[in-house]
Amino acid sequence: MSDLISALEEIVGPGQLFTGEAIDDRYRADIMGRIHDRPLCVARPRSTAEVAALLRIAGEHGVPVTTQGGRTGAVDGSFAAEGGIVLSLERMNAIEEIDPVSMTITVGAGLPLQAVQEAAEEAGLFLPLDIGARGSATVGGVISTNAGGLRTIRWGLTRDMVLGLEAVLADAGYDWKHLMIGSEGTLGVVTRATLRLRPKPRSVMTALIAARDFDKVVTLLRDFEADLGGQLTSFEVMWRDFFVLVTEANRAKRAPPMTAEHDFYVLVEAMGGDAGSDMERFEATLGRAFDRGDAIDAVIAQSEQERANIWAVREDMAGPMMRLVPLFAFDVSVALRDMPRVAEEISRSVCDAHPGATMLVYGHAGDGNLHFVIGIGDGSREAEHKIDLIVYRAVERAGGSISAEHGIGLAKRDFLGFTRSAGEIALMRTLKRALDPGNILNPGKVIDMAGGALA
Ligand code: LAC
Ligand code: ZN
Repeated sequence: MSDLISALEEIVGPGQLFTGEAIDDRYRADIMGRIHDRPLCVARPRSTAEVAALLRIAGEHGVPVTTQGGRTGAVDGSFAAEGGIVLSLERMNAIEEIDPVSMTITVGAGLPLQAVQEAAEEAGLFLPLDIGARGSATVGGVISTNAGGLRTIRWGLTRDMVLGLEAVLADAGYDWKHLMIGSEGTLGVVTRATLRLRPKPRSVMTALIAARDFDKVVTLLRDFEADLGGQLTSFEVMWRDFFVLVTEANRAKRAPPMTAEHDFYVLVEAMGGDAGSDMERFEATLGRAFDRGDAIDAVIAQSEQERANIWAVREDMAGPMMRLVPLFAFDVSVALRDMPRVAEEISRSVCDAHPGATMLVYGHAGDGNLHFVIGIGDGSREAEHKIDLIVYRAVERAGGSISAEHGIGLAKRDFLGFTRSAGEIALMRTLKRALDPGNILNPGKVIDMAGGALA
């Protein structure tokens, strides 16, 4: 046992491992004031690497590990049995990054919820998650319980706010639902689903707005989100070439709702509960955008027909796209702030290699999701592979993802390594083997179980 203790102490360093009487009562006290068993030791790691090392040693000795955040849980989840190790994450409490453009915050799991709320507020942003124990409950704790809290009716559970996680695993997790979601039939067959529904909106406001540059697009997004108080339902951005292609090709069918001279077009739609006041608010938001110069042209749909015409600019694209065939289509995600740069970079590389190439850019910018349509007049596999490499390398450099909403399937499988680490891919294979040992579920998709070379 002393072997184990000294090995653990070596990992966390002097003064960060406690045994016996030296264990402070707080590591055993729950919100009801009960004092739980005295664990073998309390270790206070400072980094993910230390946590990984601790878990490895614990695994070798077969000793259980219980992770502790703020110990404000209500079901005794954070206390170790006698002989177990308590892993307190209280030192892993850094605010690592706030990205005000993409509106994300990256923090250590040991940071109390309230500290996140305050950091967000200081940046002019808002973390909707709120619970009574905000002052002590940690980010790791609310994630581990998927805490709901005081504003769940509007913004959902913790799960709805977690964009990414770093985790150290001793074994696979238990949340099979979320393992199944997004696994493209490779881990199981979904035969029934219960989906969350919302009340039907009573109002719809739709506008097409032109902006001078992408910074204005970002400003429009943030203003509509904030001013409309959550009523914003669509924010579809179209780069000029996309707008020109679709509106010109469809001109015989319908007149374009706006001239094609602008660099960016945004389709904004909001839904609310009261047609009169919602439209007033929507128009006021747009009016202010004009006053500030964020919007330089706009039309608001005054009828269902006008609404359909506006949506047609974004959606009636199958026919126009036929003019570009052969074409290659992409679905990637990159941070909002990186979108114009990444699109420009890809366009330049494509056009350098293939003068006269066409590239259209559009997508769900508010979700960090862009689509590229690229035509170089050559639809061969070799040509496709070259364009794939240009796009995915740019996405990789930007720290994005090769897939946003369309999945991986077979087409992107061999590019997975561009935006997933070797460790992540190995974990996918492990999970796959555990859940589908015979490799009978949609084999060959998403991940190559034979471990073939990455492109
Ligand atoms: C779209 C599809 C391609 O957004 O995802 O148009
Ligand atoms: Zn899409």
